[in-house]
This record gives sequence, structure tokens and C-alpha cells, in this order.
Amino acid sequence: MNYKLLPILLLCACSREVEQVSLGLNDYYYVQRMQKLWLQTAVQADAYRWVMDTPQGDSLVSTADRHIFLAADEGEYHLRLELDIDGHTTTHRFPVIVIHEQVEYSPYTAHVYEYRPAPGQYVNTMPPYEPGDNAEDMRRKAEEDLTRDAMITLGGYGGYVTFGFDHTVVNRPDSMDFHLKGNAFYSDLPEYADLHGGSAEPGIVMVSLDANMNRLPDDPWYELAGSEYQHPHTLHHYSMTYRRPAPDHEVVKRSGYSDYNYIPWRDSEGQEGYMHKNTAHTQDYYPLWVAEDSLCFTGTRLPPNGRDESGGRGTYYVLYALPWGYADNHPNRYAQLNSFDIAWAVDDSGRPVQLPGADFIRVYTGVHQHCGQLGETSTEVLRATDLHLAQP
Ligand SMILES: [Ca+2]
Ligand SMILES: [Ca+2]
Ligand SMILES: [Ca+2]
Repeated sequence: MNYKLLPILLLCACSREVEQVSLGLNDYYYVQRMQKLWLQTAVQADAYRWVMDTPQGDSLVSTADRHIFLAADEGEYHLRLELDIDGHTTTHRFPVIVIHEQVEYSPYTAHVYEYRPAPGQYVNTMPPYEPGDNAEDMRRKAEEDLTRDAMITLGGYGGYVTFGFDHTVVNRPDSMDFHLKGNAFYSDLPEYADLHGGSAEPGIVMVSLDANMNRLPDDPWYELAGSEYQHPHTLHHYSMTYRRPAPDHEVVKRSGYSDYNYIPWRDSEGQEGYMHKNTAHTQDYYPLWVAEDSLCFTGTRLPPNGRDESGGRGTYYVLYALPWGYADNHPNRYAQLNSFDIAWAVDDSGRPVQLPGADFIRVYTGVHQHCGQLGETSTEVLRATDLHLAQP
């Protein structure tokens, strides 16, 4: 007797109870909208097909032994699991009834999971570090700021924040899914504003689904491939290491700078240099709650977007917005240019990834550049909005 077939035979011969035990699936499910439903069969099969009935016909949604169901809209959804076992196909049909949430969701950022800025001229002030604060204190401060729509800085290249909502952001087909606010602006001078020049400090956005359902951001991350993803000067798998300045390092003063050789950095391209301390911001730039004497960040590096428009004197920099797909890149009033589609997700090799939604969003400073008196470029973020929920 083929023991792989045993559960199926039991299913035919015995009660519905046996069917539930043997397949590991219920006859039907209730789930709140924008919440993941974990479906997994206990049966070993040669092939699995999870199929959704849609008005347009059957839609194959997964060929794994498990499937995460997620829907933005209330209603009844009809799924079936087809199992191929030794040349026979067994089908289990079940409805999923998606109901309204018991506690009304917020469309805005609800949690910050991690705040890890790179050094920068607003670090330790936005949010403010107070003596004795540890990483958890700073995470909580960043969370308080983002949930009340106040601004936090991510510092220089690579610095990031990881946040989420009180529900999963659904990747609605052919639709932007969430919106991010920053402090980008266009110049008052039309010759620059017409080219979207001003202060654009693009941050790269990543998404992650809580695939192991433990509510922690310990799952694979995917970059949302913005307009510059394929740019010849975009660097992938780049890394940058900053070192805490030695207390006894030689302080070199220059016009506008109180410490020119301030924070040493070195990158994976073999480049090295210093982040300068300017006279406008005199606090420590290295995150003071970090015990380690060096900070390493890895990711994609966008081409520099700042241009010296003072004829080489270094006194007037304009930072031009990239076309689309980055945080803190266009003024907030351009909603579409600050909106993001989870369908832009790509894996480490640049291959598109189909995610049903995102539980975790990460933004990191995507450029490494210094723009005269403006200092190093740093992405700033405020709160995020789920575009699939009505705003109060
Ligand atoms: Ca989408
Ligand atoms: Ca997880
Ligand atoms: Ca900014």
C-alpha cells in the first residue's frame, strides 16, 4: 500500500474531521482583511497547485506546499488546493471569508522596528539623543516621531529605519500601495525647479513580508527598483564603513568646517575619505548610543544627484530629484512621485519578486555625496501611509 495515499483514502472513507487532520486544511476560513492567512497542507505530494477562482477565471497563486493568503477587500474568496500524488490528482476546495477588522486599522506608520542611522549632521538631534539612551530608547523615539508625523534623519549613505503598520500592506495589482513623506523641495529659482532641482536626498525603499509569521523583520528583504536601478553608475552590493572619530584625532579647521577630517569612511570600491563636521551643526555626528566603533552599511548606491551650480566655487549646490521610486526625492505635494508599488520588488540579482504584501518597510540613504555647505546628503522621513485605507 502506498502510504502517501493513506490520508486521501481516509478522507474518502471517514468523517470530515479526518479530512481536516489529514490535509491540515479547514473546510473554510475567516480572516480579517489585510491579515495574512497561513495555509499549509500536511500531505506529501508530487506537486501542489493553489488556485483562486476569480471573475477572470482560475488564477494559479502558488505551487508550494504552503500559501499565504492576503486580501485588501472583504468578501468571499474561493480557493482550491490540487495535489498530484502518484499520478492522481486530489482537489480540496474551500472558501476564505474576509471580514472587516475588529479594531479599526490606522492608515499610518504604527511601529518602528529598528532605527540605525549612519553618521550625519542631524544625527543625535533628530531624534535627540540624551545621555544614557540605548538603541531601544532611540528606536522608541523614532517610533514616537514617525507615528506623530515628525521627521527623523537617516544620516549619510546606508543609514536606515525599519517600520510597519498595524496590518499588512497589500500589494494591490496595478496600483501604488503606500506613500512616504520626506522634506524634499524644489528650488525657488525656475531654472532649477523646472528640472526638479532643489533639495532631493533620495532614499532607497525595501519591503519584506513576515513570511515566517513571527511579527519580526527577520525575513528576506527586497529592494523596490526605482528609476535608477539599471543606471550604469548605480552600484549594487555596495558597502560603506564609518569609524567613530578617535577622541585625540587631529582637528583640521577650514572655512565653514570645524573638523574637516572628522569621521573616516571607506567603501567597497576602495575609496576612502572623511565626513566633515560643519560649523552649523556642532554635536557629535556618530550615533552616540552605538557601542561599536565602526558602522557598516550594505546595499545599492545611487549615482550622485547634486551639482555645483556656482561655477566650480563649491558655494551653490542643487540636488536634482530622480525620476521616481525613491523617498525624500520630490516635494510631498506630488503624491504620485512619493508613492510606491510593492510590485517593483526585486531580489538580490534584480529578478522581479511577486509579494502578496509587505509587513516591513525599510528606507536607507541611497547616495554618498557631500555638497559644500549643505554637508553630506541624508534621507529624512516622516510617516508613511497605506494607500488602501481611507484617511481620517
Ligand atoms: Ca501594487
Ligand atoms: Ca518574521
Ligand atoms: Ca532631506
